[in-house]
Amino acid sequence: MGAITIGRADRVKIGLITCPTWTPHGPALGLGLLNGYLKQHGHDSFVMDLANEWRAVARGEFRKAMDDVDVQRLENRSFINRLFSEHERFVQEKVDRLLDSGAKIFGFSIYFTTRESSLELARRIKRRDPSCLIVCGGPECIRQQELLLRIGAEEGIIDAIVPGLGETTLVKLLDRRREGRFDVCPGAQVRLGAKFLDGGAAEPTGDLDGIPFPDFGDIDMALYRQPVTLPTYFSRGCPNQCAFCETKAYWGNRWQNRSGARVAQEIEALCLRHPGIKRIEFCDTLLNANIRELESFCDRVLEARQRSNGWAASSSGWT
Ligand code: B12
Ligand code: SF4
Repeated sequence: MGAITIGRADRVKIGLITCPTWTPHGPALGLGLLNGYLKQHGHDSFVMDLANEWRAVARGEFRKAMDDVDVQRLENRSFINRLFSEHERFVQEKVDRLLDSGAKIFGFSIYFTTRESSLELARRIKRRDPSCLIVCGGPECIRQQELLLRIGAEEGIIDAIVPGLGETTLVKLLDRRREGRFDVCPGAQVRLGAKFLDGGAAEPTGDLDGIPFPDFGDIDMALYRQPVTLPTYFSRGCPNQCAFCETKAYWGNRWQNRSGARVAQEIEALCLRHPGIKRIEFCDTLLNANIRELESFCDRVLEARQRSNGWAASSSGWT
């Protein structure tokens, strides 16, 4: 099967969107990392935390579901349909803003709390401009891959699914789009007509210390609930193989760790860029798998006298 030819473009712009809902305390790490990585690779991108912009205007049961990250309600399609129909004007304005941004590709981060709202927003975008491409990534693209492939094919509202790490795959998809094609790509399932083509394994991301710091763009931090929390991370995956754990499904058997020095530099940069924020959350599956680097990080924090109102991280007794 041949590639879709859609015309060359000098620049390709992508909007990376978090739909309702994510934690009300701060932006999602995944999209911040992708935004920084895409810019490093010469692409135009921006992030939009629609989950939090929406939370700021939602009232009653809708606000409560977002404040509580009520998984049952947010996963329920009829609840999401009501959320959209009760906020038609707001949705219209956001779709206008996205289309007016000049982006022709929209990337959705799909977790099970954002799946139904992302699909509905994708429908709205496609209805307004069918030439826009929709790319879905995030953990739900692994857990619910069959469902997303089916909806994508039947409704034509998803153009690519990225089940796994997003950095190298998204750059490749955008490179292809710039060349005027959108076809089989390592790390992605790309739709051609009613069929998705599997591009096989993603190219590795490489040394994590070489990845740019997350870039949360112009997200309005004042909209978040106190204490506003910025996410960072030490590692990806986990070196352990506990039989009951889902980690392998998301991160494979690969475990990658960052150096304490790099993490400390990142936190310093985040605090400078977003003054007033004093709470950092580690988004690791297992924070303390490399005690040596963790200690080196702690030493640097003490040296720099970095102040923080609190720390949050996932860890275990394993050392
Ligand atoms: C930290 C964390 C949290 C923090 C979030 C803090 C924050 N500010 O971000 C808190 C504590 C709030 C949290 C809460 C919950 N979490 Co949580 N959480 C995690 C954890 C440990 C890390 C997430 C993370 O940032 N990872 C690091 C980033 C870099 O990875 P990533 O987000 O997956 O992004 C990469 C790829 O997925 C991909 N990608 C992501 N988006 C996109 C978009 C596009 C377009 C593309 C191409 C690629 C792409 O590229 C990224 C970079 O490579 C993960 C497990 C894990 N280790 O990943 C669970 C996880 C994401 N959480 C999970 C769950 C279930 C929850 C809860 C619903 C739990 C509950 N019952 O309350 C709640 C609610 C979630 C919410 N919406 O708020 C599940 C999600 C399952 C699913 N299928 O969606 C996970 C996978 C854990 C698990 N194994 O069950 N969580
Ligand atoms: S140590 Fe924790 S994160 Fe790692 S495999 Fe075991 S349960 Fe999963």
